[in-house]
Amino acid sequence: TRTPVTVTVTGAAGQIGYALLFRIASGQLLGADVPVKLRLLEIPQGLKAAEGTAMELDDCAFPLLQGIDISDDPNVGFDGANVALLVGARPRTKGMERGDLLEANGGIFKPQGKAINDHAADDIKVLVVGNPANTNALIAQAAAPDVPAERFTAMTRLDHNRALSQLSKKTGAPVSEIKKLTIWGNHSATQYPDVFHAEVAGKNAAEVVNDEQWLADTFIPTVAKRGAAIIEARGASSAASAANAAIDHVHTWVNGTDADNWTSAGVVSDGSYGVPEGLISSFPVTAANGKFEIVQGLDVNEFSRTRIDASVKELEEEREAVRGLGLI
Ligand code: NAX
Repeated sequence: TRTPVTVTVTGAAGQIGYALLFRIASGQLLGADVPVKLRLLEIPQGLKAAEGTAMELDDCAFPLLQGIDISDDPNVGFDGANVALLVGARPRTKGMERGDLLEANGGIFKPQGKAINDHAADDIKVLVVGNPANTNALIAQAAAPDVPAERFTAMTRLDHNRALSQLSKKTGAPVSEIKKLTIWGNHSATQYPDVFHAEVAGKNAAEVVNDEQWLADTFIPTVAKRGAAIIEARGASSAASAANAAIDHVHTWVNGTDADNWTSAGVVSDGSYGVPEGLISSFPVTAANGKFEIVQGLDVNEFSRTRIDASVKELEEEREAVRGLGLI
């Protein structure tokens, strides 16, 4: 029998946490033959609700679930963690400036990064979901100097999946026939969903669509503003789709991408495509042997260049801001 994998979920009592934990425990994160131990990290006010969720997890009698620990101490929550899903974050409230938001989240992600550094397993893989995800990941990574930088990633898989779905609707091709889409940059309204290297049933997606105005005026804003549209329709932000994307991200990281495809993830830049080194930016990535690799050598046309640059500029500004606050 395989040794269990320890998965830590922060913000476990929140709405994404609720959509995520049952899927992890059922085997969808790591595989149907991999036992899991869950560690739920919450703030004190969230502990009681996390205990309720743990009771429900017990009541599912998942064969793979080998234990649940709940804590409000990051040093306990990340102890022995092989996978950490950092979901809990400080949301932007009315009147809050971006600097305030970055500072409030620095107060969460810096100590969590330190706790990961000191207590997680050597093979720790971190996915940051809580917003601003890219910069929160950078803060956590900077606080974990003993962990290889590439183990810290930020989630743009939901954006990727949204783009797949929109392109599927437009072209009539099933999502399974759409490959090599890319989300570039920040998980924010400046993100750039790129179809120029994508394929629809084996043909170039931009040629199949053949409508640059639709790309500029409909596709890109629909993907980039989908989060706001969900809030408007549902009265609450994306939860099950966000949890699904987190499952996809980690599953791909661990199990790899297909030979004829790639996906999108916020990973540490090595300077590729003019993205300054060290920024955690979304790129086209493949995965193999438990590692993401940035897809190299793609041509970037003028349409794409301006949009990638704009999103990367925002990431640089966020990095400057958290540097100024002493968070990295
Ligand atoms: P909720 O407000 O429902 O839940 C957040 C939970 O985190 C709460 O239970 C809270 O007590 C807990 N928490 C806060 N600070 C914590 C800390 N220091 N340690 C542990 N737990 C802590 O939010 P939810 O809808 O679950 O969303 C969570 C985060 O995901 C938000 O930051 C949200 O903006 C972000 N999202 C990111 C997405 C992405 O694609 N990267 C998409 C979905 C989502 O909007």
